[in-house]
Amino acid sequence: MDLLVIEKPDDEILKKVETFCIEDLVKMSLKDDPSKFCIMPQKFVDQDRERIKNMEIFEDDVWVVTYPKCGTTWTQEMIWMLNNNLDYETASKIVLEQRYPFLEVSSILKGYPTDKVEICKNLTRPRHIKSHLPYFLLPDQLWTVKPKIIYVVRNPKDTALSWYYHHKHLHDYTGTKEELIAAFVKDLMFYSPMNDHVLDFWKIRNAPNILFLYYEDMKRNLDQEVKKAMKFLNKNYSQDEIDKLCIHLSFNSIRNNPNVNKDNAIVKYMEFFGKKYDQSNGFSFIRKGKVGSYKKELAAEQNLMLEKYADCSRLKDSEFEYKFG
Ligand code: PPS
Repeated sequence: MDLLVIEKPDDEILKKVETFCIEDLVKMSLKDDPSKFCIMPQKFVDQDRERIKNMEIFEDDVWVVTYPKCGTTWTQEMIWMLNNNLDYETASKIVLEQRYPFLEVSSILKGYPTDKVEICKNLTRPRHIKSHLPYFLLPDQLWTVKPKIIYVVRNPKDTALSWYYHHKHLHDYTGTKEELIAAFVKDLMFYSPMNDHVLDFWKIRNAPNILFLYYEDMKRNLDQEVKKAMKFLNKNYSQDEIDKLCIHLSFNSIRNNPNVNKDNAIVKYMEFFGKKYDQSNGFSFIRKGKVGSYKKELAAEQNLMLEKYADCSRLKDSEFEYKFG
């Protein structure tokens, strides 16, 4: 085990964002650099941390890494299609979670039925792997073998809102939006802190194996971002093929695609725990897909808290700016 310090933050707000499936949140930090920390369930520390740190990495791996709710699923489908010769037939038969597994999910969610780290280790190459882990918790070999990594960022206001609805509908979170946003800006949500998550990848964005994308750019001009990703993957498709892919990746198409939208899997997971997936008001895992929905959905106080969070001086020093649309 590398030198990690594990502690339980003494903060009431942390307990508020623990739910039936996300239990026992702890703060993991690096002993020799306490500024590097991440909030994770204790089970991750016990079960997956060491195995992931020491995982073998291959040059032809293709990773999608994000802070949660930044457009991971959308990007995974885009990258998988581009890297698999636009194989619509396989994509229509095999769910995305099987084509592009979520590395640490088994130790994040209570009672997850399979061992995803083992599954990822044994995937047919080229492996496609999703992770929400921050830079310092990802496998060591990622930084020496240097496979392709696609990082996606989204502005913290829309991200925190999406995180709130995710908790409310998928995790049976019963706290308020205000409490969840308070936890978010205090860096107490699991996978937090978001700013450091983003900045660590921003710093390496110009490395040849890194593609740094913005959710807001994908919304504004998907064609352009698809072409960027295509070039990054050394692929070449015609404009007609790209047009067809953009339709496949459009919000309605992704929302209505049972192999990408996770609603069916969520229903089963929640039923297993005697919970009901709350799909009232037409809620779906692929929810609204908008830039700027915070304008209508956030009260002035939460808007300001997130504004400050997004604008902290460290971000300015790095010349990184979120895009709010
Ligand atoms: S997760 O749980 O962290 O893996 O979620 P993630 O996939 O990162 O993010 C989910 C949000 O991405 C939106 N999404 C899209 N937006 C626009 N167009 C398309 N095609 C698309 N596909 C997914 C999804 O709706 C979630 O955002 P919100 O704001 O909640 O709608």
